[in-house]
Amino acid sequence: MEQLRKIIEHFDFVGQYQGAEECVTGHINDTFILRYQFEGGPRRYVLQRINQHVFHHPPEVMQNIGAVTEHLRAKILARGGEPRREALRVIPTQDGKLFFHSQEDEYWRAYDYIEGARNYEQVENPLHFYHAGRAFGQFQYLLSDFPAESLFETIERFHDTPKRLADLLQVIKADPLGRVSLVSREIDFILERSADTAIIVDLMEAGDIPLRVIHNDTKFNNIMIDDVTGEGICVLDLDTVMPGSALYDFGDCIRFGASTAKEDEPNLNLVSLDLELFREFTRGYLEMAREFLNPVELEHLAFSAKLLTLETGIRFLTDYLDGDHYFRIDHPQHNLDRARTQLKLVAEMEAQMSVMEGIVQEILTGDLKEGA
Ligand code: GN1
Ligand code: MG
Repeated sequence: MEQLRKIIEHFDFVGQYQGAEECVTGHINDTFILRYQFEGGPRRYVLQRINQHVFHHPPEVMQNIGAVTEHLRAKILARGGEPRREALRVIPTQDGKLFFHSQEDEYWRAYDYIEGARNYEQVENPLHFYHAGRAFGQFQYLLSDFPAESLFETIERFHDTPKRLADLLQVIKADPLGRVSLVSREIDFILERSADTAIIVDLMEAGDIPLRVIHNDTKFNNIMIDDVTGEGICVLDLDTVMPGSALYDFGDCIRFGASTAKEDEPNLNLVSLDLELFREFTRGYLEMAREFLNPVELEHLAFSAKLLTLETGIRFLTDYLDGDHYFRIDHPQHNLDRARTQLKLVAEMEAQMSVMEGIVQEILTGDLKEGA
């Protein structure tokens, strides 16, 4: 924490510093909540150290975030919203930069803390998940006229699932820690589904699914839920805002939020898909996105949930076999536990696929009836 004091001097925070707590829920960056006292009242900021093993060019990440948050701010203002609560606000450094680059070659950035709201590790109230659907749908909508070509690709081919599979095959071949023999069942399960990995990228290549500016990391804990209204007021974690398919955002949010268990639950009997939560999120998302999604996208919503779950399972397993360099772990099997929950959830989704598709249809035709 002594080191933090040296870092925070470089930012344009107002008030008297009171202390800091580390927030350990993200898997990538290091996050601290700073407490200040300003004009007699408490005030908080978020300070983060950007993980350079994951993000090779932090200044590009911050340039994207600066431009995206400005765009959101203007849109929110124009429709009479409250930009301070509905969009992240980067706190500049004393010399007006979006980040602080330390002598130790670390990159730090800061945001205002959004008060009167919190994020959740698991969905506790289905209505929150409905509102998360609306918020992520709206996020895509607000960015639909953002100049996509001006964004840096902060992580190359982020949701290119065949590439993720190729990375897994490569680490299986190298087997640097001799862990491959421990996970042959998981590997077989993934290989049996290798044809699935290309479905969305092929449709994008063919021009049937458009490139849009999307969030790319729509975990339910990346959204601030208002303490009073339960609405999803602000989307966090903008490091991976880049062009991609809208389906990646939809599928990833179902993967994390509609699971009946935590992402690292060791007891797989507890892991399944909550269809009610699937319905709630889909309802909220489509209220916002129905207008701009094309028929091929709508047709693949249910499938995208399975694809993103499979992809994340592949990524966790790859990191486990590779020696856990990417995702933060708390114990040696952590990435394996995570990979297993994802693969269990894939199997559950396969068993429920026609029900999921039916729910999407019901919501879409319900919309049509209401609109008629
Ligand atoms: C990482 O940082 P966090 O926890 O929001 C990861 C996502 C994964 C997720 C799995 C930049 O997200 O892609 O889906 O873990 N972010 C990055 O929990 O790789
Ligand atoms: Mg996050």
